[in-house]
Amino acid sequence: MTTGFFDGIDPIQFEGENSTNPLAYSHYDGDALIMGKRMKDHLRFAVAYWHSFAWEGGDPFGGPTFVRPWHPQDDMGRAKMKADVAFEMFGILGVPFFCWHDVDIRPEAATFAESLARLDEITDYFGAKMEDQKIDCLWGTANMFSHRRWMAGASTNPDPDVFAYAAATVKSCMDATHKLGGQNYVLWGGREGYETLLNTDMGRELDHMGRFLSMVVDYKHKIGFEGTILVEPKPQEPSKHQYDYDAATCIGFLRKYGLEGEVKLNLEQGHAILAGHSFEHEIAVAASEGMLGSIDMNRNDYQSGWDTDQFPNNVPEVALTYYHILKAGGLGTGGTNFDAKLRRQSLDPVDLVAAHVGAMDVCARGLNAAAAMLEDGGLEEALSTRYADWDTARAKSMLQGDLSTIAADVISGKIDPQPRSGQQEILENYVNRFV
Ligand code: XUL
Ligand code: CO
Repeated sequence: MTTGFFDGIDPIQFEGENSTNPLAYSHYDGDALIMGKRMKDHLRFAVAYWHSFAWEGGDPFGGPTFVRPWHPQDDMGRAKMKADVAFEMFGILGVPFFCWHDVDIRPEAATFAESLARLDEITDYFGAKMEDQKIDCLWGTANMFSHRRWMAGASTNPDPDVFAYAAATVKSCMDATHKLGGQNYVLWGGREGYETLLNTDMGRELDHMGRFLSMVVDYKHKIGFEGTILVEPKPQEPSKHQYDYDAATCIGFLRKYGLEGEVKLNLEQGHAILAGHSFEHEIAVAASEGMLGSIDMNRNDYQSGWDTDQFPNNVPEVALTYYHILKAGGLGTGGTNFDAKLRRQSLDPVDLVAAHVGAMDVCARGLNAAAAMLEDGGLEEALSTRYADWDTARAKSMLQGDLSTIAADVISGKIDPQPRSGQQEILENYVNRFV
């Protein structure tokens, strides 16, 4: 028996490039082999429960625009109805994963203990559906940014009681993720930062955040959770400044607190843009340190300057994203989560399905282009040619030398560098052949 919410929408099929059916995949063919691996195993798509089923269409200037049968979201019966609809959509799309926050899946109760019991009840309900439909949890996380108790931070709160509440909250969400067989656990610190330095002891807050993350890692080992712990960088929004600013900042933080071997990064395209980076920059930074974990594949609007969380629709950008992911050896336990919301005028159930279909197709096109580029090898060849002189014995010995011996060779005239073209336009034209 179905909920009827998606009446008239059949499971989405792959119909190939010439299909004009808006509810078919033209490029996403999960079983197609790409570089020896199935497309679905490269991409590992996940639906974000919060934007697709919990967000009601509000923005900073206006309230809800969506009217759903599971509203208002303050009742466990309706939370289960929401789950029924969500799992129906996972089935329609044929996605292997979903991601969630505690507040998306169960309404908060009057006490922590009661909220915990609700989390247990709803995850039992999810567990049965997951088993039945063969759907897995890519990651779970705690929402420690919406409720007013978090307004001055979670682990970085000046009030130790809030730190304690954060510890209990994360513990409960890690337990729930473990119970659902989740493959990762994410921490995004939307309020772990500050509004003004006038009231903020930044050094102390960073130490508390480092200690908190160490406790998370210890707890992971204690319960035998085999997934990956991920932190998600974002420079600002909702805080004026967030401590997990970007990939490089997070890596420095993890090294400072000795967590670099334990924690990886969940990178989001829109957050990269807010930090003034391209998405491939963030992926390349994480990959170069072996810390690429997972991705949130949602873009921002380049004109509006804030985190608009839109479904991806730019093939060249997505192609470069997967190019760097493939070069790094893939996503491991991570995946491609659509942390994306509909526009608030997109009211119909079919809008929600079509948004995911389009996004999955764009990612598939990007992945195909990335694999074709790698298989052709043009960029790798250009790269090895550009750095070839570093393979010579003379260059290698220079790295073992010191400034005065190197300087002597320059002063004697033995070394006289000749500038060479970086060939940027040629390389850009090369990429355009594939996208
Ligand atoms: C917010 C954001 C979050 C995290 C999970 O910008 O990206 O949805 O992905 O808390
Ligand atoms: Co995100």
